[in-house]
Amino acid sequence: MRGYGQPSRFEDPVKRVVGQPYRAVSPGTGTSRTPLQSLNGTITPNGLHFERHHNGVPDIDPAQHRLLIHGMVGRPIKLAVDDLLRYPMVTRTIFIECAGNSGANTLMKPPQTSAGVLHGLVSNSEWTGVPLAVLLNEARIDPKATWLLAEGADAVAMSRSIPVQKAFDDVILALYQNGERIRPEQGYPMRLVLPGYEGSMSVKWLRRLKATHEPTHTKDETSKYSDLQRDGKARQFTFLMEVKSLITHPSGGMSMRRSGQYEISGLAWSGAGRIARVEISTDGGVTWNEAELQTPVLPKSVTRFRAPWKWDGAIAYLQSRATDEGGNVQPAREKWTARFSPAHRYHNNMIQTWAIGTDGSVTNVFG
Ligand SMILES: Nc1nc2c(c(=O)[nH]1)N[C@H]1C(S)=C(S)[C@@H](COP(=O)(O)O)O[C@H]1N2
Ligand SMILES: [Mo]
Repeated sequence: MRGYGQPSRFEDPVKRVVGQPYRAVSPGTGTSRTPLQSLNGTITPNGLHFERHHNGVPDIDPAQHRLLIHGMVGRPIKLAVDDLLRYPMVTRTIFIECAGNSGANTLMKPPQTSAGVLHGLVSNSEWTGVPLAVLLNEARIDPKATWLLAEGADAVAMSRSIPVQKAFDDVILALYQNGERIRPEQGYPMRLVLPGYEGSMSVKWLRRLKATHEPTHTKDETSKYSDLQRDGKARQFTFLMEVKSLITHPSGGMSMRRSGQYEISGLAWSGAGRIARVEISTDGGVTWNEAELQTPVLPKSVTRFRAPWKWDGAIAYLQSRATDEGGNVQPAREKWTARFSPAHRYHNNMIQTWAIGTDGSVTNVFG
């Protein structure tokens, strides 16, 4: 018996893949990616939730931490963690996806790696916390305030502008992740969760919310997280993570031992709501068949899909194509690339193609 359990020692290889591209000069900057190909179901275990830190993980004593709500409010308030734990809470299962997820697939050549390394900047958790609307009402936010500045307590003071309308709609000030208090890497002792919006807006280690009448144009929404268009202009505040899916079994780097019966399975999600349909192609998009969606299908959450497949041992090209309840369809590669500058990397939701070789190898190809 032990106070806090760990996975079996035989599962030791199942780990996040850590990337610190500027390690020598800025060791706190980087990502660790969820090993999507090793998981099943829909919930990401807390120790495998992806991480994106712009400068490290602060070690915050919850007894010292305060959240300030100020700016265009009638009554500025400062809240301790203990105060917040007494508020009425809500629980929702929500995906968080980094706008940079799947960025490597926008390059000229398909990188040969796993589903997790390619697409593992998305995770799905049950978040519990206080609806932000409750706190904004308590601070008597000015009806003329249309934006909020959200600021983290990390070394870079990550800051994003959030429309007040979104805050009143469904934003959660989360204190719990899959039942336990949020992990330090996910924002302990508190973070914002903005359902369906790009991950960078779900500010971790939240210490300040300032009500304003316009966006603040912080460094984190001007130098980064804007979308370069074909005409060279960049669009700001492209919040929504659009409809997307990918097959995780089989996926890059795996090998199919023999021909015969398999289950194709993967994940689908949309920032716009529920997944309505996932279609599977095994011939590179010539013919499509509908996959089964695992219930419950929750809005702005990850849905698992499954489809039986008999592999005859010949070359095959596996694709999944998701449609959400708003009728938005996941784009093919040509459609996505036509929309953006060739230098653009964010918000890649294009269809993923896995090629199955006659030797059973699974590789990443641009379909
Ligand atoms: N304070 C703070 N909040 C932050 C970040 C950060 O570096 N500092 N990274 C953002 C980015 S870019 C993403 S994608 C998500 C990642 O959340 P996670 O690390 O819990 O997966 O947190 C966001 N919130
Ligand atoms: Mo991100």
